[in-house]
Amino acid sequence: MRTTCLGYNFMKVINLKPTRGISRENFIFRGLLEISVWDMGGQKQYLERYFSEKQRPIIFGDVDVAVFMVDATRNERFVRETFDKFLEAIIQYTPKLDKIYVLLNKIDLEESIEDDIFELLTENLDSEYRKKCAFTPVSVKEGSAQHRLIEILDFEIQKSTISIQKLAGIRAILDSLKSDTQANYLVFNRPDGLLISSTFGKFSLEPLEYIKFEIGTLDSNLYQIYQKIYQIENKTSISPLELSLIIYESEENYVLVKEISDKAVLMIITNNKENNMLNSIFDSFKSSKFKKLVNILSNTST
Ligand SMILES: Nc1nc2c(ncn2[C@@H]2O[C@H](COP(=O)(O)OP(=O)(O)OP(=O)(O)O)[C@@H](O)[C@H]2O)c(=O)[nH]1
Ligand SMILES: [Mg+2]
Repeated sequence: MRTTCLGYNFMKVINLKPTRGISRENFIFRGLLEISVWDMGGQKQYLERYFSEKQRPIIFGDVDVAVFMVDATRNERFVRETFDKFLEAIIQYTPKLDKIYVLLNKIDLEESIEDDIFELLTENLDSEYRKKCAFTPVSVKEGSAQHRLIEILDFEIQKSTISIQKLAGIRAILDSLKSDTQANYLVFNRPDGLLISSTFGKFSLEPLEYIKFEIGTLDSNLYQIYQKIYQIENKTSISPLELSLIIYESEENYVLVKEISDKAVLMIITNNKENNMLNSIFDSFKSSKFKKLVNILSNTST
């Protein structure tokens, strides 16, 4: 989840300690979908508790997305027993779920036996249960696990009225900014680096994933120079430099990257380099619709 929703790379999560019991963490996926993850540690000593009379209804009730993630290198009876208990509990307490996602992880490893694990999990499985399960071989290391999770969560976005409304609001403002300035707009969610919306047609999932926006590497050097210049001019109070806008230039156009909140980054691509092009964009930053955009993108609680 951290690699999917916070854009962490595999190296950053490689040394995660085994999850002790249930760990809860909230994320905002694609800037649109608030998710509360209950990550249940898979070590034997915790499993008993999850399926106990007392905890079952709390853990398995009212679930929106269920993912069973299994190590595809370990063919053990115990895994199947756990899977059976998991299915039984989740279907009992959240019967509305259409799909239960099963990820067979670590297929990057030589010793991965995902076909055997698939056999292990599906052999003599109740046909009603089988129909509900969607099995996917994945690797967190290679990124396919993240892509699968993105697919699953995008499907949830489409079911979420709040997300769809928010998306429609953002899209309408971007289109309106486009007609004011003759430039194209893309908004990215900072934590996961995923596209939220753009003026390039449909909410696209594929090509623009995992863009890291870390404006600010030049920041401290520039600030020192800026500070010195101000001292020379005898100005006493200097506000901190906000490196929140970068302008790139090509032969035909400008590309502007602007941080619009701690959660979102806007990318603007102009169609040409006519004289008033940048001015009209700078003016638009002061407009009420731009403020509305910033507001929608900053305000995550609904
Ligand atoms: N090669 C490889 N190793 C992986 C992959 N995903 C996870 N690992 C490694 O597997 C080990 C266990 O990963 P965790 O994410 O802690 O597994 P977990 O299922 O959360 O374990 P519990 O918290 O005990 O339930 C770690 O050392 C990871 O680095 C993968 O796709 N490929
Ligand atoms: Mg864990």
